[in-house]
Formats: sequence, C-alpha cells, structure tokens
Amino acid sequence: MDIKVPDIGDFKDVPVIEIFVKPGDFVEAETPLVSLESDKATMDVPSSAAGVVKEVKVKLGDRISEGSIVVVLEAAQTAAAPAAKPAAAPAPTAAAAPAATQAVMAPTPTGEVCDIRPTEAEPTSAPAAISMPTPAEMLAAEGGTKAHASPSVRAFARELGVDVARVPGTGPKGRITQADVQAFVKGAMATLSGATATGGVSPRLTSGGLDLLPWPQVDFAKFGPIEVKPLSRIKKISGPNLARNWVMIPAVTYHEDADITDLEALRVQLNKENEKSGIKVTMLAFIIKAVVAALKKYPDLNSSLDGENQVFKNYWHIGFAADTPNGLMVPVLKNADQKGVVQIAQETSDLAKKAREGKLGPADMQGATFTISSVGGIGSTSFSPIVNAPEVAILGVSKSSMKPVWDGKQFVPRLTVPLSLSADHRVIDGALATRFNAYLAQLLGDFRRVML
Ligand code: CAO
Repeated sequence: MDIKVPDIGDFKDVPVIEIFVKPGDFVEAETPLVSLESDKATMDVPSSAAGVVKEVKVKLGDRISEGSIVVVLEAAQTAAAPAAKPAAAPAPTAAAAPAATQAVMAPTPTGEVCDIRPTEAEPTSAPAAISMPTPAEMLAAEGGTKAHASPSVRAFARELGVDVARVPGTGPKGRITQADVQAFVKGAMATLSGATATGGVSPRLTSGGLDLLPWPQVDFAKFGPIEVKPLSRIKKISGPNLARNWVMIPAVTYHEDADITDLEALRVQLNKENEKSGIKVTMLAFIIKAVVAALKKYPDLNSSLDGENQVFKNYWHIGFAADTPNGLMVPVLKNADQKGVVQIAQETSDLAKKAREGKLGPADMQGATFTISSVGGIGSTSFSPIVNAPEVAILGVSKSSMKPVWDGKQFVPRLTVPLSLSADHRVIDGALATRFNAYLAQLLGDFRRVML
C-alpha cells in the first residue's frame, strides 16, 4: 500500500529534510517515516499502517505536498511477521509517537520549529548525568524560541531523558538531528566520567560527587497558607547551570570603585547633543568599550579553560545580563572591539529589547568571551556575580553614587561606580584580577586612555 502525505493545510512543495526508514524496515502505525521542513515549521509524516517498508519513494531535498507517496508498505497482515524490529530503526517508537494521526504544520511567530501535535510532556530537566550543557547551549534554548528539532528527534531525546532544548543543533539552520542528541549524551557521559574518575576540573567533585545532606523536606503549609507555582522555563534551565558554575568554579570576587564623574558628564552632554537621533548612549556602552580595552591588555580574562589548556580568544564578544519578564537572559554583543560607543549603545539596546520580547535567537546568545552584569540602573553597592562558564570572568556593575574623595588637600564629591569582578582562580589569580580591575577603573576615570 502507498503511504501518502496527509492533509498539511496550505503547505505545498515542502522539502524532505530527514528520512527515517529504509526498505526492509518494519514500522508501526504512527511511526514517523520522513521529516519535512518549510521555512516556517517542521513536521514528521507518520505511517498510517503497520508493515514492512518495500520502497522509499522520496529522497532528501525532494519537495512534496499532500498526496505525494512517501513509501510503499507491505501491510502487516499480508507481510511475513518480522523476526524483530530492526535494530537500526530510528529513534521514534510507537510509544513515543504522538497520538494524532494527521500531521500538522504550524508556523510560529519566530519562524522556529513548532510541532503542535499532542506530545508527551517533555521532561524539564535531564538526569544529572546528562545535564551538563554549556551556558551558550542552555541559553540558546531560550529567547522565546523552541528548540529546532523534528518530532521524532524530540521523541528520541525523550527516550534518553535528554531535554532537547539543551542540545546544540548542527543541521541546516541549527536544526537538532538524532546524531546531535547522541553526541550530546556521549559528551555528557564523558564529562561526568572525567570529573569523577580524575577529579576533573573541580577537586570538590571527586569520586562520586558532592557529599551533601539531602535537601530539607518541609511541609510549609503547616506554618501558614502557601501557593505553589512552577518555575519559569528559563529558571528551570538556567538553575542547574548556575549551580554547576557555582560549585565547579573556584571564583573570587574583587571589588573596585571607578570615578566616572567626567565620563557621566560626557555621556549626558552626548545625549543632549543627540537628543533628536533617538539613540541614548548608556553607561553600559562605555563600560563595554573600556572592558574590551582591559581584556586586550589582560587576555587571560578573555580565555577559557579546556582541560589542561587555556584557550585565548582573538575576538571580543561581550555578553550582558538582561532582566526580562521571563527571567535572566544573556544576549551577546559580537565584535565589540570593532564598534564605537554609540553603536554599542544602539546594539545593546536592540538586544535587550529583543530579550524582553522573547525574540532572541540562539545566535544572539552564543560566543561570549566575557560577561557584564549591570544592576546599576536598579541599585546595589556590590555583589558577587557567578562566572558564566566556559568564560573565566564576569564583571558586576552596581549603582553609581557621589562619594567624598580626598584629592590631597580636601574631600571632593566624585561620582563613583562600584565594580565587582568574579574570576576563576584556576586561571586568574588575585593580583591579575586586581590589575584588570584597577586598569578598568583607570580607563573609566579617563576615557581617552581607551584609545591608547
Ligand atoms: N549607576 C547608576 N545609574 C545607572 C547605572 C549605574 N551603574 N547604570 C544605569 N543607570 C541608570 C541609567 O542611566 C538609566 O537612567 P536614566 O533613565 O535616568 O538615563 C537607568 O539607570 C536605566 O538604565 P537601563 O537599565 O535602561 O540601561 P542600562 O544600559 O544601564 O542597562 C540592561 C541595560 C539590559 C543591562 C539593564 O536594563 C538590565 O536588564 N539590568 C539588569 C541585569 C541583571 O538582571 N543582572 C543580574 C544578573 S545576575 O542575576
């Protein structure tokens, strides 16, 4: 019997991006046969019957529409019963296959993948052994977009207990393939066994992990009325990453005050002059520019630790924490060294807006070499930001205030901004971190030095 593309709404000539079966494979009803992807959505075409695949009628890249024949199937009742399901059969199983028989494509506002067939609830967190994504991978899963994976790959990931949102995709347009899920699991297992067998990167994780007391179980309702709300998706994903970074990175925070009296006067002056342009030059933009100059002078802070090697990056992509209604996001300003303060102000403002609207794409959140977390617009006198692995340092910026500063003869009022640099002590020792901070403060105190 011919298995055809079912009703897929208005979609026509949709390219085949993945083929899950080959002649001789046994398939159950509902087993995905191929995956299709338009520029707006992706979907699997399931088999409408059980049986053995006699012939696959499509090739990768073929464009097909409703009614196109996908495979020719020898239906189960007429086919000789297979000895066993082929081991090489792709991930999807009848158990993982969605209940609905009709494939449905749904465009999403972001143009990302959206499988709207009923599916099992995806686990929100993977088992500890495989919850070791990089922050970039983790954040790539955010931004209001869905992970870019076909339903069958999602089903495969579910089977392995992997949160597909954490898997970096290597397929076209960052699509997550089955091989990506497998590589993710392999990588996580290797990381874990490295950490436990050799002490890995953290002496606090030797032989069997942290030896901690169990989490306290308290019946809060015993003490008063309570309300239970699920964590936001961003918090569910970022929590384990923050916990890992907190536990595995021996970070120390170094505090420094920078005199920004003159810089703030310049900023106010520029904004007055450019009122009509609509671009507001922010203190964050000046700080990014100064940070890049300091990173160039102290390249250890623009590096990553890779086993027993240190990777120095000859690019300067600066992540900055943005507070959004859904939680903390870290968009990345690319090639900050090649941009002027006004352009940095414009681009950070655009990225922060996208973050708040949940429109950041994975590319907007990847590749940071150093991160800045500025809470100065809200308050704070100092804080200890958590290093955003695999980066080795992060700068916290608190609220500027007028402070009396002794000029040798008298106290003079100076606008002072507190800087808090958390740095990975495995790479950056205290003297280096303090030199970086002092130099950064010097640059902010006399911004002309940034050009030197
Ligand atoms: N000291 C005093 N005032 C400051 C300041 C500082 N260090 N930094 C900014 N401000 C002022 C600005 O000048 C602005 O004032 P006006 O409106 O009068 O000009 C006001 O605070 C608001 O600034 P902003 O927040 O719009 O702009 P920004 O460039 O300073 O910051 C962004 C952008 C995205 C960093 C910020 O909006 C944000 O989200 N901050 C929170 C980051 C965060 O949550 N960090 C914690 C991460 S770890 O949990």
